[in-house]
Amino acid sequence: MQTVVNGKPLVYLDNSASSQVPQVVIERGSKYLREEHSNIHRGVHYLSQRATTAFEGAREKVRRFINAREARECIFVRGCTEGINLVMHGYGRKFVSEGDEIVVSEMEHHANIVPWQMLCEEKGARLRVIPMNDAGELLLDEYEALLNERTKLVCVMHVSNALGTVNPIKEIVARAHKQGVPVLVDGAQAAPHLKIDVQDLDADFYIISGHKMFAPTGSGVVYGKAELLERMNPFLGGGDMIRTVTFEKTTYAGLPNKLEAGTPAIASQIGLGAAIDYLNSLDREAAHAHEQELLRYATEKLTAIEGVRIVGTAREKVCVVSFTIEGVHPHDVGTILDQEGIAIRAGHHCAQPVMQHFHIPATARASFAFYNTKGEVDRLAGAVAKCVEVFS
Ligand code: C6P
Repeated sequence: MQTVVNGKPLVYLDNSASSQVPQVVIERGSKYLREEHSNIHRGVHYLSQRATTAFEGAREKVRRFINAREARECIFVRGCTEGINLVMHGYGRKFVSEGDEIVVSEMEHHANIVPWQMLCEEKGARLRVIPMNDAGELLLDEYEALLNERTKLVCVMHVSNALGTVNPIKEIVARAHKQGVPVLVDGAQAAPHLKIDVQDLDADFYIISGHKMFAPTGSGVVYGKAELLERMNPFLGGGDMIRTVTFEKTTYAGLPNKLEAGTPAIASQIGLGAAIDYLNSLDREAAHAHEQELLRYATEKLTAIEGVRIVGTAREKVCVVSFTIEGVHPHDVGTILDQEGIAIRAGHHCAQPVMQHFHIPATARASFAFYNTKGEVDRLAGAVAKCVEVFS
């Protein structure tokens, strides 16, 4: 269906916020609601068993998608924010004490800063920050110098939502492991664009949000190595996560249930399984090459417009183009582009420290998916040129 905005066909360039949902994914979620709707794990009846099979089938699809060893290492959560908070509560509160240190990076999304700050405040621990250069690349030597016997966890994003930078996660993990420090990777922006292999990366935790990878909102996954997840405390207490309950004591279920209290977002997680099927049906290498070509083309076209500055010029990027226009506030850019039927995001992208690094309040951000086209880049560039004209 072609949506028309302000009389013009919509160009959707806000994929980093939420990507569009393919018809087959919508159909799969609807099928559950129409034919299988029922609670999981609890019922002996037909519908509950069908729902459970579909839900656990989605977990197995996630396992294969990220190459986890076992499905029980994939914990369903409502998104990346909940996932990071789950690790903070379950792992951080148990293993971080006064005087310990947690390492994050300067380019993190607030979801990978604020929970750790809350933990540090509670425990009397200290947050250390990996700096970046003006291209938006992390400084690895400075990173390594931050690691010491007090470091309890490194928390780094795989791909930056504000800059598009692809971080050298395998190297970051290896350097932390040399010091015996586990690493949590925020994979929210990587999963839609890159092939994820948690065993190859050797990540201890890897977290994704379904709605950024063509699945419905309310879906997401915390991958964790089984031995770490087993040592963690539950995040939420309640039904489905227990083995026995008496008023004296509760014993917990095994993985993954221990970390999944209550009724989950069943339709959304089944939708995530369908989105993974959809992604697997694409030639992902060709899709990646197409996105890289869009990145090159969009960067070239926007850079050619007077007053436009690209923020985030790392050597390794996904197709995210953040920019400013001299003398024009990014929110005005967003509004003018919307009048042209073009959806971008304007703001700090929940990454205020990135804005502080570049001494700007905000950027305009065009973020692409495999379904975007060069024609849409042309419309973006035309509308940006119009902005410059209007404000000059
Ligand atoms: N970034 C963006 O427009 P949730 O909202 O829980 O699904 O994901 C949070 C999150 C965590 N990490 C990264 C790297 C992210 O990009 C996001 C969400 C959106 O950039 C909304 S702020």
